[in-house]
Amino acid sequence: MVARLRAGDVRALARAVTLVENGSPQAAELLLACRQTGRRALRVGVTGPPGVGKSTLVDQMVRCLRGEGQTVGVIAVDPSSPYTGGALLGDRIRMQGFAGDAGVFIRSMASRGTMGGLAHGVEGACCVMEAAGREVILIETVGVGQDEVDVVRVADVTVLVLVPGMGDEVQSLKAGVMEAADIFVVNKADREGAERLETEIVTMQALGAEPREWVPPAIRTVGTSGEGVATLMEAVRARAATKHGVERSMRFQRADGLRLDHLGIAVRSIAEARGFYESLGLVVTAEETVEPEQVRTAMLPLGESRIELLEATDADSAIGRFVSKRGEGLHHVAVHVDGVDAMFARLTAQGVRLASAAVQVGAGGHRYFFVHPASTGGVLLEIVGDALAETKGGD
Ligand SMILES: Nc1nc2c(ncn2[C@@H]2O[C@H](COP(=O)(O)OP(=O)(O)O)[C@@H](O)[C@H]2O)c(=O)[nH]1
Ligand SMILES: [Mg+2]
Repeated sequence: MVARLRAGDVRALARAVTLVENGSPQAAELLLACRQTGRRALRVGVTGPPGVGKSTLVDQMVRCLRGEGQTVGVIAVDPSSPYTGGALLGDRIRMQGFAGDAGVFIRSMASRGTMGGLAHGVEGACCVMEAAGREVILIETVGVGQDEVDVVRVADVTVLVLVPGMGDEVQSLKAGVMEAADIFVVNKADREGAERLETEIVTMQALGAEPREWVPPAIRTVGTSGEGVATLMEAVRARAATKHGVERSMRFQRADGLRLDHLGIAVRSIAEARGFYESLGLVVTAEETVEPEQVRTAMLPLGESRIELLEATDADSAIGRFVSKRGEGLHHVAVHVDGVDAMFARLTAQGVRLASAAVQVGAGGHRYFFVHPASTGGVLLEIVGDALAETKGGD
């Protein structure tokens, strides 16, 4: 399923989100595998009392993002919506503007009935959408209950939507929501009192004496026309940059799909060695002989990665020589990356000592190269990508 998600299969995405939302037994495994893709979206929470125009704004934000070519996931949380039904008719009608656009994936989620709590379900859905390559995830939630405050923590940036003349309704918001707001939106700015509300917010922010790295701005928008939405998106990006600083930028710079692919263990005899791993509960799913390498391999999946037992078919092969010189043992560690060629170029440019002259094509069309132990702390490191056919199906 993760392979299908990675390839951008929308039906797999819908199924995966449902699995996670229902907290099915496979959900934990699926989530782990999704996290291991290393893919991460910009998660934006849009919260505020009912009727302020959150859905209208989310719709405009989607429009804005699609205009920039970004892929989007939307999670709409409605506390009044029953688990299976969904009282989000208004949202549905509006979002129908995106029907047929595979770049927009919309899911509504009820606040009651989700396994492990609402925030847990939303976080899971985010992970799945991220594995599917969604670049921005918009989470609409009503900022009134504790459940909803928890959802806010799932987001990287939280936008609190208010409208002129709300008065008491602001008081009804959970204190946590006000504090978590990174950006205040004064929506329905076409109505009287928008300027006053903006001033109130700015004044309120100025009262928080100590200097802060980010003072939440107030941005005026008109959801129905889209006015101010581009400015809002700019503020969201600016906040994401400050909030996560180094960690965030590293995440984005991190090569896509980086994860442990397998551990290659050189053994004298697969037939003799496999018994121990099978007694751990691992299962040999594939055995094959790779002629050019003069090696026989047995794969034992372990989480998202696997153990690969290697047995020489010729004493003079790399594995044969390794075993006769050093005995059985860990031969190499393999790290998966989406862009093998880019990684090869990057490491070469950095002066890393490679043990392959070029990217090789191995069994099953998988592309790989080796990094010399001199550069890795003493372990032969294999960098492996997807098979050619697989990478073509991607986004
Ligand atoms: N006048 C005006 N109406 C708006 C604006 N934004 C949204 N609305 C209307 O407000 C109502 C509630 O909007 P909706 O997006 O469903 O609010 P939500 O409950 O916060 O998601 C709808 O009738 C919208 O058309 C705006 O900027 N100005
Ligand atoms: Mg709504």
